[in-house]
Amino acid sequence: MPAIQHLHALEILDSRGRPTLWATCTLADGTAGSGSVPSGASTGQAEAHELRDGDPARYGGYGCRQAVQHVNTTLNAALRGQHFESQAALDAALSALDGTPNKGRLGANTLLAVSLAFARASAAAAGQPLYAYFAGLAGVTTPALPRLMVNLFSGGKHAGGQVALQDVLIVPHHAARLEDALAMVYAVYQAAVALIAEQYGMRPLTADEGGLAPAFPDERTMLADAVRAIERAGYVPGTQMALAVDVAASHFYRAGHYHLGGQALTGAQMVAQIADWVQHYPLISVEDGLAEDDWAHWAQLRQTLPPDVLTLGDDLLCTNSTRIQQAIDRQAAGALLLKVNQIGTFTEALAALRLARAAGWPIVVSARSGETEDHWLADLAVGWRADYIKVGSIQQSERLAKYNRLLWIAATAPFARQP
Ligand code: 2PG
Ligand code: MG
Repeated sequence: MPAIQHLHALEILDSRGRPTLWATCTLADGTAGSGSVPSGASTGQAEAHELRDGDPARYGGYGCRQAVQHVNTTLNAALRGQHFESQAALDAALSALDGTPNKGRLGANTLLAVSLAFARASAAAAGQPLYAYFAGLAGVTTPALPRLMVNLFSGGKHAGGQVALQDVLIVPHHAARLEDALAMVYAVYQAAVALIAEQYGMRPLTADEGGLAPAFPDERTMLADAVRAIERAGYVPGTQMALAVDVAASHFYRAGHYHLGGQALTGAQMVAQIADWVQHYPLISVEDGLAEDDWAHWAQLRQTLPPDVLTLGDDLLCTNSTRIQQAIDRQAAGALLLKVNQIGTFTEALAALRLARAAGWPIVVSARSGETEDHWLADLAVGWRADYIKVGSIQQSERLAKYNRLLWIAATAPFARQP
């Protein structure tokens, strides 16, 4: 691998109009790679630190000038002229330069921007598509297309909190090909638009990830409306199109209770509530059904749900190997939601994936609610053989960039879809 010649970053805007980072890594042979990093809104407390300027007079404190400065000065000075034989070596150097357990000094957003730019430059230097480079990192010999989990309805922090449940997603799990899956998703989305116009008298207003966000009276109606939309599109719920939820329960958990639909539920009552949803609706995955530190009830939920329903940890795990090991030991989750910016580098995210895989867990690679038009996540999901990818709705270009990249990969490489 040629030495790093130059690192450069600039502040760009994400899908919420907030600043984020775009970084470029130029190698000594002239090849270069660039990329931009996403940002969450319903974040877990154990996520690595996202560095923001904090100046309320500029972008409400969300500015990324310090992060840009770190790339252009500190990291460029420390890394230029250096050879890194692997992504792992570069990522280790980034972590060492930060020197804190949670990227508290330079910021996980800063480090990921450089980790990504280096990955793209390395792929370019090797003449590989990015998914093949990621596959190489993970020792994957046969990359594969992930299945889709697509945001249909939104609530919680992504939609102004009109209902507590953050996402209801549709899962075209029996579509044989990606292009068939997307056509089915379109049909259900349009059926939902028509349903909402009739039922709520509303135009199709959308939330941060393009999900429809009418004034659902409660969570049950949100789930029932999703089933109705599937039926209206002509599909059999559960057989042809299943559902998934991101409960994002950390964000309505206060003082030991889950504040859901005007009630204050105990952990045990919340487990019973989720079990009731799973019994009545065709759910194949429940993400963050409980709060990020409610370990005991996570274990109870996993025991309660049928084994083929994913007990998927997002805020609980934060793509952090220590927390994943804890969840494995306590049997507190059964699937990993993987978001690279929760931990900061590809190498650490890969360690998280390996740990989860060794425990037999399925992997869901996920975008953030604040995204850019960059589509590296599609390559990551293919290269690392994620079981599912979750990038939001089939609306808004920052979401479609990922679906369109998957379509391109599907058309240009002879990959099978996940079984
Ligand atoms: C989530 C993500 C994506 P955010 O909770 O899974 O939907 O949201 O990026 O706001 O954490
Ligand atoms: Mg989540």
